Amino acid sequence: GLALAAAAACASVSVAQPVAQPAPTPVLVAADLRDGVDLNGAWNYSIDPFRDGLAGFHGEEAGKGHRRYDETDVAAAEKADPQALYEYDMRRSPVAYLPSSWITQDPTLRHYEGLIWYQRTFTAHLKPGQRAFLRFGAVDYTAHVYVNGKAVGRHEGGFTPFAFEVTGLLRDGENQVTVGADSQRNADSVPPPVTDWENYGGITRAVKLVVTPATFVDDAWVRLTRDGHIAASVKLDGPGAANAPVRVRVAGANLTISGQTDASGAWTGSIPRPRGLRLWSPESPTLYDVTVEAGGDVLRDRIGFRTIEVRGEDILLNGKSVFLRGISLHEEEIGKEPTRAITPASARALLSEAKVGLNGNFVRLAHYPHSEVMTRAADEMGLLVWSEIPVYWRVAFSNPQTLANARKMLAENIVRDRNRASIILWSVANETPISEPRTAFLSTLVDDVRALDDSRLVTAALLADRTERDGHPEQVINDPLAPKLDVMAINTYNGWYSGDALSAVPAITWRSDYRKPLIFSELGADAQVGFHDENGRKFSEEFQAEYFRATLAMADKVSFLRGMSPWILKDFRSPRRQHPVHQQGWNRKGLISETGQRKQAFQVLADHYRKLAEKAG
Ligand code: GCB
Repeated sequence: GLALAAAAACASVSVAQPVAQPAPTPVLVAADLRDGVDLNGAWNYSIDPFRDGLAGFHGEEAGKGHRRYDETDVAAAEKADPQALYEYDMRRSPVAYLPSSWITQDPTLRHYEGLIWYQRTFTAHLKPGQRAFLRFGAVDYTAHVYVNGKAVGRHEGGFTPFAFEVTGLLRDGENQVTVGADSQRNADSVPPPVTDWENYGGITRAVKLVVTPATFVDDAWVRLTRDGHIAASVKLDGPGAANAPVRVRVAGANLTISGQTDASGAWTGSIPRPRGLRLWSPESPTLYDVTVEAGGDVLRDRIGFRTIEVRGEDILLNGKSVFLRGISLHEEEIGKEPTRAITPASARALLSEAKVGLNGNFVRLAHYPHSEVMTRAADEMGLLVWSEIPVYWRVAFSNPQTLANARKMLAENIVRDRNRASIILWSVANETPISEPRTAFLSTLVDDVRALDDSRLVTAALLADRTERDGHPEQVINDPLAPKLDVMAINTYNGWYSGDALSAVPAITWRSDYRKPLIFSELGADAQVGFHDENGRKFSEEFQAEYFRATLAMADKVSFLRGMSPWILKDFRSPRRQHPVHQQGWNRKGLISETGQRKQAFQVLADHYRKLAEKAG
């Protein structure tokens, strides 16, 4: 009875989708380039597996017990009252260097899924009229934030930025910030608990106190439209936001667009693209210095201009058909003990292997929004980017709260990165089992993408159906989500997970119910670096190299294929990969090992891409 009632409730919610567009507030676009106080570096931390800092054991409110994690200074309080009871003392707790995952500070926390408190002090001197925002690049998975003992907000989602205004809470001089980072996900989370990667709980991206004038440029989006205009959309926040003059300048392109905000503080203006504007492309990744002046604020960014569109089965970059010579990567640096904190140097190291090593022009940043450090590096180095949110495998598609959460993440990701020319594809999901609630859920996300950004393409990584034609195996793309997408993407593992012999793979044919471009968003096989086997056993470098030869031969014959991002650049940590010899906690589908050693298959793909690049001219 209960189960039936639950099923009925699910069926009804999947029909009534919320329609309002979720928008993060504040946006603080280009936060990484803004003025403020850098809060990276040394923080004290303390583990709290029973979440006592959030609520007492009888359910009493946080801060009422004797474990007040946001207390300013326990040593001073104990001095004032020798009888005071504290069962914690953050200032004498161990030190973590942020951003990083907690496994970097303490390897015994490797499989800890739960709450850890972080705390530090900082100095602030706001001038009259200035405003201050605590801005986090990302906290995995839920963040509880306190300033000087007061709760300022909570954020769910481990891979997108968020900020809270703290202007009224700051003292002139020393201040304290406390963050509870809770890495635990549940069945309703995005992603759900079971994934094929290490969760890396912690404060994994930069923390900054952003300081702005009273009225500031909260959001600015400057792009080249498909009809050949440079368009700028600006949103101001503050007492002077309405009817304010705005000026957008593109230095070096001799270009200024000006106008005035409306009553809500918003403005969009555009002018025809000037002759002589150099377009961004992987071959020449031109970026311009852009400034947005309004309301007494000056926002700076580095922005490239290009168009991306689909015509028939082609993907057109700046009007020319392009084949995406890609590779997938996780946000995990090269090294023996990676954390999840990407620096400009580690982003460059990964992206150079894609661009220079493999002769690529494209990366799939799997399976969640990567750091802004990574997307900025892609802009500078000239790599086209697929960006996605972690709607992965078995998400709770019938839960309206889960949908709301996914929509919020999608919006946070898109508004953070709409100014990155490198990004050409927003992906809404990966390998999600087909059902009515799932397709309704994903359709809402696709509509959100189109409402937030009409200058890029929408995709999702899907699975194909296996059939037979004239006795030959055939893969058919018939996913009901495909009609909503600009580009179809398929993860394919024939010869690794399927029983196909590698020798049979080249003859597999592909058919689609839809006339659209296709990307192989994944293909791959595990290999342990240095494990060689003449008979080509699985996990040998020889098997992986032969798998790539066979799959690339199959791909060559798919007339509507316009790109691929094989799985994956580098071996990455995954708790579900526990073969005691070959895996040891690592997914071994990398073309390079975790320390960067190239496997045989690396050269197979690099040669293939070199030939494709030569053919493209
Ligand atoms: C997939 C998933 C990816 C996995 C990969 C694998 O299809 O999308 O997250 O890591 O397969 O190695 O099985």
